[in-house]
Amino acid sequence: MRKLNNTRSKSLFNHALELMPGGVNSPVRAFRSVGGDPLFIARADGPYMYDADGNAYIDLINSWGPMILGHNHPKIRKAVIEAAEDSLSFGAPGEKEVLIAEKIIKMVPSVEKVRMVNSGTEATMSAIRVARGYTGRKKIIKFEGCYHGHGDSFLISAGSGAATMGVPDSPGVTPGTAQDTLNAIYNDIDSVVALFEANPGDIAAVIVEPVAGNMGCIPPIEGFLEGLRQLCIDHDSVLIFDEVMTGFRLARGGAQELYGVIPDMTTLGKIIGGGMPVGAYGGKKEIMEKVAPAGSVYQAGTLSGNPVSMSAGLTMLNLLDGDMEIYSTLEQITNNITGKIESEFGESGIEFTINQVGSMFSVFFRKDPVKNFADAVDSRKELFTEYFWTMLENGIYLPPSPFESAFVSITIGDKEMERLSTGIELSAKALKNR
Ligand code: KE4
Repeated sequence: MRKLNNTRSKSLFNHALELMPGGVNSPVRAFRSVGGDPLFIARADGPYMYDADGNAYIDLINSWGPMILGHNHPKIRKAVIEAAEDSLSFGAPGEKEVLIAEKIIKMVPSVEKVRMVNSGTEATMSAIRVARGYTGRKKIIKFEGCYHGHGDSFLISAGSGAATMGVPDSPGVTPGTAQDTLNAIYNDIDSVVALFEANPGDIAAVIVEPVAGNMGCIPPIEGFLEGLRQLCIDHDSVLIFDEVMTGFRLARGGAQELYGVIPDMTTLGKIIGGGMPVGAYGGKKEIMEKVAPAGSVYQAGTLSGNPVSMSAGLTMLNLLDGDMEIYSTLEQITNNITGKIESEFGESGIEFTINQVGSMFSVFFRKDPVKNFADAVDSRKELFTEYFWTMLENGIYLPPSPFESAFVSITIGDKEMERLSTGIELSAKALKNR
């Protein structure tokens, strides 16, 4: 039996189950992959989240990425409160949308023009529609295990919550839609070449997580991104980097800056909103000019560019753009965490492998390297569950699925590292006894 003081969370969950499908508003929160009931969170501050029973947890999910500067950042909170003083939504253009667009174009190499939306899903759905409108072609190539939000075109061999729930191909997605989505194998450029050769002149776009985070963290192997870049040039297809997770996380300019491969379009979310619901898509001027009302590819949104969300996002981006040390500091903190896991799990004889890029990491319970979705699926889930719960019992909140990445915030300090070290040591002991 797990030792958690979670009475209030349990009663909230039982009530939530009567009101919402699975008692949650997003499936991966339901702990289905690791068993047990989810914790209900009451508040968060810096590196900590506090559940409904008052227990404190060091947060290694950070709202699935956005809280890179820690929770309740004073400058972001202040920006939201001040913006709210001027009311919450105008449904008309405002100065803050101009300012954040300018900031995104400055920070993200591929973005010459940008459209703000309200989620990563909206960003990716819109980006492939624009790519299809721009090229006049129907098919897209994605990768098994990559997740690009819950748009119909993406729920074919999808990662993240879809893989966690065992529904990588969701009911409700019609064959008509599914037939235009082709799946290649991540890190296998030959599987992409084969799809281009089998569908000559019909591939509108290739969409890829430049560092995969939705089958656990899986970095691109040498030459993979460059290969995709060249293939899209050769076949006049649009290369879309889905940087909803990696954007502003791995570098100011995201994975495209880190790896030096510039796509034609980029989708963004998470960090861009500073914790508020914001997404964006952008890219080359000639492509973005296709978007209504400039062009004829329709996309719209009542709350797109919402002034309160823009204030939070703009403050976040200004903080990240202004701090020359932040990404090296984030990487150092994460190295300390993964270095401790490496030594403790290594000494205990457990078969595991760690994938890390900057402040994203995943532990897979598998001896051999994890380079694609099949490798990730081949890991021992029961050991992941043991690791998850032992860490949670010791006040460390990891993503409740082996098909997710952990996200580190800059607010993890020495005190948190001590607690993390204890949790890792106890996890190594628990895993050794399995
Ligand atoms: P949202 O619609 O959830 O804002 O973004 C969809 C999305 C698009 N692209 C990538 C690369 C993503 O990682 C996501 C969303 N990520 C998941 C976590 N793996 C969100 C968490 C959830 O579904 O609750």
